[in-house]
Amino acid sequence: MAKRGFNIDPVTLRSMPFWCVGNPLGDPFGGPVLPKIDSLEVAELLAEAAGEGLIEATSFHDDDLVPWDPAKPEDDLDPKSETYAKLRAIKRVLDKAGLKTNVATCGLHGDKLFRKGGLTNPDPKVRALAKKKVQRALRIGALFGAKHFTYWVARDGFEVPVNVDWKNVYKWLADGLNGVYDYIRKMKFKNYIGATIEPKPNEPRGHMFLPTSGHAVGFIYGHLKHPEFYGVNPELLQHESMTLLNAVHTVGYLTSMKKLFFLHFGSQIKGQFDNDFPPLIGPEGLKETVQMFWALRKIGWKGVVEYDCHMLRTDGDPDDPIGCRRAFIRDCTRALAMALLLADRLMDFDPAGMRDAEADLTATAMLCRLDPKSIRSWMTTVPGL
Ligand code: XLS
Ligand code: MG
Repeated sequence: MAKRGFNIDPVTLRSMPFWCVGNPLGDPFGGPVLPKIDSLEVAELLAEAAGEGLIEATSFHDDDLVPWDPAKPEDDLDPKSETYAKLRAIKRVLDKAGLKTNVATCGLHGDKLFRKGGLTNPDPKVRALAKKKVQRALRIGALFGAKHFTYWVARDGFEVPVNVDWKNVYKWLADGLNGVYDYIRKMKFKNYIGATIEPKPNEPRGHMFLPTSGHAVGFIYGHLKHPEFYGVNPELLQHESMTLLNAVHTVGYLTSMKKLFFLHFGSQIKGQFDNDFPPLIGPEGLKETVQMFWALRKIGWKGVVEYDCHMLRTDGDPDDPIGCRRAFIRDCTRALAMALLLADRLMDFDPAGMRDAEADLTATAMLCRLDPKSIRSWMTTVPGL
């Protein structure tokens, strides 16, 4: 039973979402590598990981748990519906394992109805449908005791700027997100401690309406009626690295604004499409990841780290779709442990009086546990210099 928090600074809980474990590993050039598995099977895998002390929490989109039928927007409330029974079956598995729910989010990207956007869709009927779907996701989140509701920009974006109603588009978005707050209050849901915006620069749209954490914070203060309720969950390294931003900078800024509600965590090659590599996997980002945790500890931030990634397509094993998913969960938790241990090596680092290059090399030597004597002996051919 995963009863205790993780509590290794700065991480209070580790969350592994349904969509990461369930991901069948399709990409634009090839179909899924893994067979789809049922949400109850994903719940079982998560419960097993909790039993092994690897995770303490999970998260989901409404669609990760139960299918959505636009003709039945309130099926979750009907005790005779399959949705009602399935949600409760999943909840029993999570509860038994002691797994908490960090995020409930609404899938506004999968269904072709939302191909031109969800909350910012130019068609008022589709916007209304998106709001109904968000309300259903909020009710499902309440059933699971979710701590946050997350809005990630999904298909709210554009390819053709001259075909966007710029006068209204951010008003529609504000209307949708103010609606989240109002619905939580109206329904008297007590589980939500806040809601978050998850920015992303592009993908699936050419440009998204809230591309970076800076845009998200500005939007919260400029447009939302209850800015105190809203924060940001940046996805680091992925989303901000896609536009060549730096994770240490992002957490420094968001904590200074008191808007870092939790982290989405994985790895990324800078400037590329959303790689969603598991943490520390891939050719770059080790220093940035470690320095991000170092900065969070220096700042004194504590909170949830939620993996948001999927196993490498090359690691998907169609003959062992459960086994490779187990390995993926272990890889993520191993990488986080490694990143935290490496950040710990930097905690006594004091750059006072150092030049920039000197500070960076000294920190890197500490990170790699290279002792100054060995470095010197391989540096110069003149002994004792
Ligand atoms: C996609 C996002 C998405 C959100 C949850 O790039 O990371 O997975 O985190 O909807
Ligand atoms: Mg994410």
